[in-house]
Amino acid sequence: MDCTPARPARLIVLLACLAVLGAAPATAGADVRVGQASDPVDQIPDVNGPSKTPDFEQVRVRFDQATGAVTATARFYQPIDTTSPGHRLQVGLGSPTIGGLCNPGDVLMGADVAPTATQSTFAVARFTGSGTGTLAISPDKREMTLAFSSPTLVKADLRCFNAYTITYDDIGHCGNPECTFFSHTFVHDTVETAYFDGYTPAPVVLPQIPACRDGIDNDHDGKIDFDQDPGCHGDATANSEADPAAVASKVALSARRSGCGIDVKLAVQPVLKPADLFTFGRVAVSVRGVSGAARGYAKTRRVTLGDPEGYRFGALRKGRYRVSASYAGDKWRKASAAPSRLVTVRARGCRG
Ligand SMILES: [Ca+2]
Ligand SMILES: [Ca+2]
Ligand SMILES: [Ca+2]
Repeated sequence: MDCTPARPARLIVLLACLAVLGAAPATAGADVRVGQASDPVDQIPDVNGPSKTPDFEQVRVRFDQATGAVTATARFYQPIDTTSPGHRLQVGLGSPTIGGLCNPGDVLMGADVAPTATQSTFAVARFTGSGTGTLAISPDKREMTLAFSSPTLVKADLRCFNAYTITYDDIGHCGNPECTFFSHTFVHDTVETAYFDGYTPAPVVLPQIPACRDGIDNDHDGKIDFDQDPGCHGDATANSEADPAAVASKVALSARRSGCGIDVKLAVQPVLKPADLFTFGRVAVSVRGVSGAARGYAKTRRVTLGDPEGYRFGALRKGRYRVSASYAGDKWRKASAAPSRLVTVRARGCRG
């Protein structure tokens, strides 16, 4: 369109030109994604002398979703040896729609770098098609830029990229010990996967497994998880196996005469749960004669809680007895005080 104002319809032509200039560009609404990645200096062993492998320093990629154009610039630590054939630079581009995020080679564009080439054939793997792109090498020979566009890349949801270069020596070496054939020695350098700006996936947060359900002896006491370690208090969702400090204990004691004997009932508090992990030790129960024919009688038993045997002191003589009980404590409970009860045995038939 000729936008030079023409006399007859100057205003209309001018408006038309403004309309063209103001029209939405082809890229409206589409992404231009950029990203870059750095790569450290490599120490590449080369048994055949100084390596001629281009060593990546940086890769910068720009992807225009609207046009399907990719421009990738690789910068190397050393000038690219363009006198040696066999360099090949490839840039992988990744899309989550074609099998995982940024699998190397999801979309691959690459170029064989011939010494004098300014153009090269680009292959776009997995996407249909190939075409001609451009290859440019910077004046200092440390940067190589590949540019390529394809209709198949239009609107592709590319999110990441990586790069590798392959080179091989131009002499070739014996391919087997007998040297019946020659082969080239391939060496390469890679740049790890990097994401376009704004497309870095959220870090994967692994679900936290509570310490009391993780199968690990977290506090190194030989007991594992909620059903073994008292520190869990029987709670599989608890996050610590640390054992609790010992708490105060208390003995509840009752003693009453029964015939010529004394029946003792006792309990120790607290009961901690789960009870099978916070077990009790034994309780010392003492019966001592304090008056009458009971004098001189003294007996102490260490009884297990809940054991009905051992709670009856029988065949006692007539007299007064002091019954006391104390708990010596355990790993979970401190020692108790020793409450006592006085009981008189005077039933007919009991020995005097
Ligand atoms: Ca554990
Ligand atoms: Ca433990
Ligand atoms: Ca523990």
